Amino acid sequence: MEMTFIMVKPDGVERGLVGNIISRFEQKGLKLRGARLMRIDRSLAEQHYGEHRDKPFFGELVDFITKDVVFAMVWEGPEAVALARSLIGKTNPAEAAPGTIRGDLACDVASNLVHGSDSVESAVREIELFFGKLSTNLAS
Ligand code: RTP
Ligand code: MG
Repeated sequence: MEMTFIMVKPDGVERGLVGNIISRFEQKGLKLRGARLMRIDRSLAEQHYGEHRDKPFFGELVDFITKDVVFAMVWEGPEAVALARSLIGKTNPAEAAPGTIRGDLACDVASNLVHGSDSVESAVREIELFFGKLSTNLAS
């Protein structure tokens, strides 16, 4: 079994889409192992999105993800990382297929509702980053 880190971004919480997004993961058959409503500080945001540090949109991305609360989750299942990325859809909602979260519910690349780990290694790193010691206590 594999675990992945999923986060409803501030736009998704603000728009009341947490339940809709959770439902899609549940309906797919993934299991919810941890969840946390939290505010991200700049340090955590910069670590989480560290791979994008040199990109032109980095400042805007950190501002966006820290502006209000997020809903952080851990989901488990066979190939959970790839399954979750396919449910989420492409980064740019204009390219995301209908039926995906971004394809159905978003229209702007900066406010694309949800984050999903892009590899098993990223998932391990991000779960530790957001759930810390709690990650050893995730429901099993
Ligand atoms: P995420 O990490 O949030 O799950 O998104 P992702 O893997 O689909 O995309 P990634 O390349 O990791 O980019 C992270 C987030 O940065 C914003 N972005 N803005 N203005 C732009 O051209 C641009 N490109 C990326 C998006 O909000 C993206 O989700
Ligand atoms: Mg990414």
